[in-house]
Amino acid sequence: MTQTHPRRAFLAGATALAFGSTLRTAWAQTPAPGPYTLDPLPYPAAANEPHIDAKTMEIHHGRHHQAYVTNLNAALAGQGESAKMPLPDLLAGLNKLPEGIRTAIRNNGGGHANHTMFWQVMGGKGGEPAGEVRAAIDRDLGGFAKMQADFNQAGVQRFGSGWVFVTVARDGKLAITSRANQDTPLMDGERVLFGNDVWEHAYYLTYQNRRPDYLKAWWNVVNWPKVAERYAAAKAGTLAI
Ligand code: MN3
Repeated sequence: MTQTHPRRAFLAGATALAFGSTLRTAWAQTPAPGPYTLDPLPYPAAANEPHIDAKTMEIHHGRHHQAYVTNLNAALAGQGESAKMPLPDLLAGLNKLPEGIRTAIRNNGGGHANHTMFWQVMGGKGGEPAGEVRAAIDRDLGGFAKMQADFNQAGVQRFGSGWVFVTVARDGKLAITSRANQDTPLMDGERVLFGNDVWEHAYYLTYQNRRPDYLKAWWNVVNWPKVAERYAAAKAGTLAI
């Protein structure tokens, strides 16, 4: 999934676990016809408990993410060539789009990209990364503990809704950054290694207003082997989302 465009990844995901189709049925909205579809979660909704509750995962994926996909398709309806562009290219070229759809593509295309990345990098066992990712964190971000502290601080300081990311350059260099709303480093032509959603919908059922507690707990579900795959793909130039 890491190296494929979401449209193609969806085809590969068609054989995904049965819960995916159940979820799709349970939360289905009427999608606008369009090129984008919502992949099933790559693990059961309860996989991240107790750190992220299953209900939050179901609503977050089945309603919030689905809405971004539905609204992205609606914005692209009748847009011809724009509708055929890979999502990262669409987001990196917002100023080339018709003004009337620019904000909708920014919000909903960004939302689709951010959440597609987000589900991938969770469902893991947390702990600490090894290998090349660990070496890059030590080299570029001052070590694992400092990276976590700086990442959490960026998440706490993001006023309102947004994301905190670790970006990865083609040469493997890492950086921590934060964006408001559904903005994404993809808009700047950058690639995301991993990131955390600090919108209240990501944590409110369990943590209410305690965003710092959510940020700390989130590390327990990070899938470091998947992050390592993304790192290798980024260096190979094949990391799409
Ligand atoms: Mn979200």
